[in-house]
Parts: sequence; structure tokens; C-alpha cells
Amino acid sequence: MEPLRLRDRELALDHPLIVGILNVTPDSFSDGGRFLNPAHAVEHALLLSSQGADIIDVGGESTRPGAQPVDPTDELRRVIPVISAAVEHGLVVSIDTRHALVARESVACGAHIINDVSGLRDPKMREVAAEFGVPAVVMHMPVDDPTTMQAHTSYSDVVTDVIRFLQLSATTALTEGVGQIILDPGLGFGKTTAHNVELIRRLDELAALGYPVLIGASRKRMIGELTGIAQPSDRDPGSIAIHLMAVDNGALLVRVHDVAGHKQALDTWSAFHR
Ligand code: HH2
Repeated sequence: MEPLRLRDRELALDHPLIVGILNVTPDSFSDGGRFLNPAHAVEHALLLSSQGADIIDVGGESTRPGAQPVDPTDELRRVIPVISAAVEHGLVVSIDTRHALVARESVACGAHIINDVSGLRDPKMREVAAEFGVPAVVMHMPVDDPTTMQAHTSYSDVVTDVIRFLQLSATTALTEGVGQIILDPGLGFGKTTAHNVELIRRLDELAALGYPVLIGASRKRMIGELTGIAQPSDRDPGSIAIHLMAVDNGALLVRVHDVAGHKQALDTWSAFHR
């Protein structure tokens, strides 16, 4: 797999990369409200990096099921100071947003990757990625609306349907000049726990398309449903278990809250796969 080309540097994809989650929101399901103060957020970004995060994923809008949309102006006010400072500290940053305006301003102030949970549906989003020459994460969600997405969980075969959507989105983006694409099946986005399990079990079918695959199960509801653990912050062991299965099945990036735990788990995993 060729490396990720990130403006001033490259990230090799010869081993799984850790994407550390930094939500600058009042309402994210696990870390909501903890990092609204930009200084605390930057401190956390530096901590995640020191623990082994390769990329820091900064988001200013919760997209958990039922979340209310955030005005892009508010999103910008939350993320820009954090992205600027993180980039100044030399960190690799992705911007987690569904809004082209937020992506544009974030990349203009140094973000290296666009992470769009709505799958680059908006042509303006593809335009920003192409114009700035940054890779984009294309994630599957059945409708671009976290408020109602859990009412859209009907698939003929979830794996085939998700692959078809991602392949089409990737081809469209590449045709329009986006340089590099990362695919993500979007665990929990318009999917039941059974769908999520099936997507992880058969992740090799998505990886076979030849794009790097990112997986984000961290602390999600499926772990609560599989184990009975109610508190998201208690779900790191379950997150690691799922992410190790995902890398076994071809994932090259894992998006996580618990970077230290995943670093240890992936270093151990790698020792068996040299
Ligand atoms: N999941 C969330 C947010 N962004 N991006 C990608 N590419 N893949 C994911 O699975 C994904 C994502 C939701 O998790 P989180 O950011 O922890 O919570 P919230 O949306 O409540 O801020």
C-alpha cells in the first residue's frame, strides 16, 4: 500500500495507524464537554500524540445517533484554534466534519486530512479535497442525517451495499481530482449491532478494493449491546478486541479514544505479523 501523502510529509501504511479522537463538542457520547476549552483540547492532542497517535482527528459536531446538527459557524469557532495550535506543534491533524466550509477553513489553517462521515456526498467537499491536495476519508452512512439515521437500517446485504456506496463515492472523488481516498464502513451509522458485526467479519471484502480502510468502533453502542457495559468510557477493552479483528481483516487505520491501550495492543499484534 502506498503511503498517505500529507502536504509536508508522508505516513507509511506498512503497519496499522492510530487515529486519536479529539471531540471539541459539548455533547459527544464519550468525551463530550471535556475539551471545549481550546487549551485543554491542545493539551489532550499532545498527550494522545505522546501515547502513539499518528493522526489527531478533531471534530466540532457530534454525529452520534440522534445528535442535533451544529451550525458550521459554531463548528468553526470550536475547531480552528485547536487545529492551528496542533499543526503548529507538528501534529498530523484530520478534520472530522460534514461541512465543506469547515473542511475548507480547517485545511487552509493546516489540517492534513478531511474525514467526512457523510461520504463526500457534497460536491463542494470533493472540491476542497482536490483543491488542497489532501486525502479524504469517505465513510458510509445511509442518509446524511445523524438525527434520523437509525431509522434507515434496511439493507439487502449490508456488506455489499456499503461496498457499492463507497466504491462509487471513491471513484467519483478520484475522477474529480481528489488525490487519495481512505474508506470507512461507518460502524453505528444507520446500522444495527448485527450489521456492524457482519461488516467487521467481512472487512476483507472492503479491503480488497485496494484503498486503505479505517475502522471506528471506539466505545460505541455495539460494545454495550454485546457485553452489557453501559458506560462508554468502560468500553476500551471491547474497542481493542474489535479493532484487532479489523486489522486482521485488512484495516490500516483505527480511530480510537484510548490511544495508549491501542498502541500496546497493536505493537503486540504487529510482533506476530512481521
Ligand atoms: N465515528 C464517529 C465520528 N466520526 N469518523 C469516521 N471516519 N469513522 C467513524 O466511525 C466515526 C467518525 C462517532 O464517534 P465519536 O466521535 O466518538 O462521537 P460523537 O460523534 O458523539 O462526537
